Amino acid sequence: MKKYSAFAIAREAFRQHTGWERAWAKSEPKKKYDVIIVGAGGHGLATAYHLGKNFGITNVAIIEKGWLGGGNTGRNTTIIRSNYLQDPSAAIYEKARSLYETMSQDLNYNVMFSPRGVIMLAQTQHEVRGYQRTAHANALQGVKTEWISPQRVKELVPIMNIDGPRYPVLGGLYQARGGTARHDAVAWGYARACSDMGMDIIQQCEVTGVRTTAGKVVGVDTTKGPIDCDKLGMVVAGHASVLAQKAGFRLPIESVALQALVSEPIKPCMDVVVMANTVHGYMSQSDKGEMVIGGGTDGYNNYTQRGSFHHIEETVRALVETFPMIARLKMLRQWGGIVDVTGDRSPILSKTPVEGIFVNCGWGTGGFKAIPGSGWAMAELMAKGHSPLTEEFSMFRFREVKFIDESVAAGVAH
Ligand code: FAD
Ligand code: PYC
Repeated sequence: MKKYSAFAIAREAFRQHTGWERAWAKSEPKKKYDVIIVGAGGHGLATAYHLGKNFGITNVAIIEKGWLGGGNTGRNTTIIRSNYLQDPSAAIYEKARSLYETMSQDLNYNVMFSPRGVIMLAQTQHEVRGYQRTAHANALQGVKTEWISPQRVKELVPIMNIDGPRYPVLGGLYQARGGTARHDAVAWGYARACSDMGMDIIQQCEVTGVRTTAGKVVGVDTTKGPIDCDKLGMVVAGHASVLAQKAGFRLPIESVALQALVSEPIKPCMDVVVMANTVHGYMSQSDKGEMVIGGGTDGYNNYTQRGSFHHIEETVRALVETFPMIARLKMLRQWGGIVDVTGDRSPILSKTPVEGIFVNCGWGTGGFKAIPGSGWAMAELMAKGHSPLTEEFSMFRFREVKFIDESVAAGVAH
């Protein structure tokens, strides 16, 4: 694969851009692979990438029913932070955040990581206590966050009304090295690197069945025919419980729609990401100038990738209190994704009751930020059978009542 560089751009400019190669190969399934990953979202692709990079396992197929990155990875609002409360969460989210710092160089693909800072606003006394507690926990975990005053919030975000009538801003949990990245680029960068290692990315191919013999996985049935494998990684977010059912086990996952919207582009006015979890909305400004806005999940399980209309109204109404200027913006687009929510708002990275099947899901409304750390840890789990980063995130923790409660850090109401 040719390296992307300033020199390559200049060279191609001189020959009408005729020399670029396909970023990843178009593959058809082989009869058998060492590892099949179902789901070419960020987590599936990152898992495959680290299987190859960290463990030399490259006889891998990544099977995707739609197009790569077309699930939640290409639909999210791209907020990256690691300000979680519990130690196992801080470990995996901070590993991910730190991998984002060098991802563009590691993948030789510009993922536009922008550590512009993330503020989670406290607008009730309950939130003040919750976020101050998280700031203390983060200090002990080595995660750099700080509790900031309302005046500091105003300095960082001048367009904010901190004296709102219902919910004045009482302070915030600030992570200066949190931020955003370009979501599709993350998927595309991993896909290119996986393809370069010889892995097959098979799009437009749905896994319709899982074949097992004597309690061990032997392959999958797909819309392009049966494919055998020694190990199977299920990394399908909102469809995790559907796929698990095909393999004969149940997952404690609820699938719900989460939606987002963007405004028309405007001049730069906010260079920090703000989450306002009481009034319930979050907002950042994209590099194109659009205000990227999101709200909560639908209150019922479903598989539609759009979400119900009243959420848009509720989210925008809530944000207008804190950012009065957005009342005058036109909204351009709205979309949704199906997120996979667990009872304790923490993910599942786990072996399963079927030997050789591993599951990575339950990232719910907050898995974009975790992609590189999750891929790193899931690859280790699949290659070695255990990983220090996944130990507490077993699917069996629910029957053992070993919850990892992250309902405050999850940020998004669900
Ligand atoms: P996906 O990207 O959904 O990939 C799973 C893939 O599996 C899909 O492409 C799907 O087509 C495929 N698949 C499913 N079933 C099959 C099958 N049977 N056969 C083959 N392929 C199959 N997280 C953050 O950290 N920050 C945010 O700001 C943020 N905002 C969000 C906003 C919205 C509106 C949404 C919807 C989510 C948001 N998230 C956010 C959550 C984040 O997007 C997800 O946690 C993350 O993208 C999940 O990645 P994934 O790779 O697990 O899933
Ligand atoms: O997890 O930070 C997050 C998030 C923001 C919006 C949706 N999820």
